[in-house]
Amino acid sequence: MFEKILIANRGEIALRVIRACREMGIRSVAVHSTADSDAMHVRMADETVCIGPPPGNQSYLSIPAIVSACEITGADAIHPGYGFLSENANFVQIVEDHDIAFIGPTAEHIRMMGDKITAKETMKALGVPCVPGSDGGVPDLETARKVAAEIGYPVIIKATAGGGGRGMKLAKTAKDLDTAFQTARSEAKSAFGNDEVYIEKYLGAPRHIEIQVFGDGKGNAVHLGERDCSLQRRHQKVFEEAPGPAIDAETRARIGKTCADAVASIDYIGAGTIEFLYENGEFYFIEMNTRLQVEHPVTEAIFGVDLVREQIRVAEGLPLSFTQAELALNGHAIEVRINAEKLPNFAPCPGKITAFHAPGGLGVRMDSALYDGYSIPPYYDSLIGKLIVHGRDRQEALARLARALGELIVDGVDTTVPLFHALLQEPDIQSGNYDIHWLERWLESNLNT
Ligand code: MV4
Repeated sequence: MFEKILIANRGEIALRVIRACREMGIRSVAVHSTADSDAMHVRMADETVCIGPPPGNQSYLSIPAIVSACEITGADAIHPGYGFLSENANFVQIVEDHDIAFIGPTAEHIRMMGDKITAKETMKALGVPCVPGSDGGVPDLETARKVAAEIGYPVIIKATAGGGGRGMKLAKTAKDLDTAFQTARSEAKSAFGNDEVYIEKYLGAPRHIEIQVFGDGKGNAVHLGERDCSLQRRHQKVFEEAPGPAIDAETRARIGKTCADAVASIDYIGAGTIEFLYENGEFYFIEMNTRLQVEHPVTEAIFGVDLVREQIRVAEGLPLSFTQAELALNGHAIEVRINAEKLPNFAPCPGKITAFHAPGGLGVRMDSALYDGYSIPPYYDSLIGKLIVHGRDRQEALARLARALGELIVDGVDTTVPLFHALLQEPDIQSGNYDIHWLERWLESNLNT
């Protein structure tokens, strides 16, 4: 069993992991940059190590600094949170070479899913439905033209080393293909040092539906339903909910089992998210994320489980603390991401918090590392809190969200809170009728960005 876990992260997710450790009787080590000496995760951890200056590559992304902090404090394991080193296969390899446990999947699984062509081939072979497209990489323009003509326009060209919206080019018709293909390749080369690309049929108005899976590394896996994360701006999620308004119990059970079986058969360990586009009642696999996600609390709310605790358990070699049959979906949960950003342009807005009050009451969870008098440093992402509400049904969750947003006080910086007050007035949000383009369209006509 682990006695001490080092958290290679900051902000609300570092707190989230420290909380799970404390409930399990495990000591926690916070690492921090010099810009984060006064951060909440540093105050809340049992031990702390300063690992370098503010830029990511000199602290939270520095493998030698983090491994050294582990050796100095005698931590048995590292929890990477999300972002930073959480999906860096090389980091996982080095951690394991130092006899430190990595709380997450193996380097091999991270590498497999990090290469989007390999991920898709693997999923396809395991019976997961994929977007129609090229069989693997497309080496030249001639092949690209042939593949695109076969699947039919519009098509999208994606970098195998991309993901999360980076390195994609749309070709609406055959006229656009040559430029789209060449640009995709050269941008992939300079962004990732890898110019391999693949082609897919472009889906016009899908939802983004992701399935939460969990494996024990010994051939057992479960699913915890889906999250609808369609409301995004520039590939940043803004509002997430579970269950998905468009998904019924039978559909959930079917795609969930397909996903759980797929990850079980590769002996996947830990938390994973299988991302789909969902259009006209069909699922199309796009990517798999091999980490705990920002929006995991909506899944925790409706299933009543602690996903970080389960991550730690399976990393210790223990079984999951529940079976598929024991997982019962209860009610509806919504998360909104509160960013220190100034509307209408979402410009980052770091600065001193002059007043902070988190909402409370039944069905309300606020994950935030803010406190009164804290100064948000300018070096990191602008997420300053996640407000998660849970109700018996979607209606109740929406009403609770409006109520909780009304209680929240964040003074001193601009935040995205006004956006959520406005969104809650929209009939499409009230009815759950939205796709991946809804928010950008709405912002264009309502906030003149
Ligand atoms: C697509 C697509 C349409 N058709 N693939 C963007 C992020 C990356 N994970 C995949 N993305 C997309 N892939 C095909 N074949 C549209 C998107 C997309 C998108 C997906 C999910 C959520 C928001 C999005 C916004 C724009 C484009």
